[in-house]
Amino acid sequence: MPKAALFMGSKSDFASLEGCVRVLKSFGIDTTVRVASAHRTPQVVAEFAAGARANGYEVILAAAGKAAHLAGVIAGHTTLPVIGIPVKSSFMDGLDSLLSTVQMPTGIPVATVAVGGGDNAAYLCAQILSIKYPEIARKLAEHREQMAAGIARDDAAVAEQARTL
Ligand code: RP5
Repeated sequence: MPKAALFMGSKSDFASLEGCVRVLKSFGIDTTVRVASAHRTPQVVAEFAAGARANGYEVILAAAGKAAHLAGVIAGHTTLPVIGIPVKSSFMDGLDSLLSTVQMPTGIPVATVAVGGGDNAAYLCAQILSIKYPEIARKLAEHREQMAAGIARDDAAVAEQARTL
């Protein structure tokens, strides 16, 4: 079974990550969800990340706000792919979180999604795992077809709405 971990820096981040958890579940990805902080509980983060590959994890997602070093610290302790999710913070609308997550030194990348982009982090996780798991590849293709069908419906509906104005 595909195995991932989703870390968040604070319980206050969880509300913005429910969609992420739902998408991961929809692809059958067994996800360990943890609250741990690069600053408040650095040893917990370091120990998990250092042992993640040996413990069967394949991708790690990490969400944090403000001085959002969580994904970067995890990436420094593992060679697994790390997906960073900048959480929208109260003072700079998440620009602080985005820059803290994405501006990594050469050699230690964090694949960073948009501010509040938890759902896309889960889709990216599924895409990475699809290399190994054909069932995830199948579900991704199905999801793309469903999205295209939705857009085709919207296309027709908006054209009709415009015609009647
Ligand atoms: C970050 O600080 C967390 O990821 C959170 O987004 C932010 C604020 O945390 P709390 O003060 O709400 O616990 O480390």
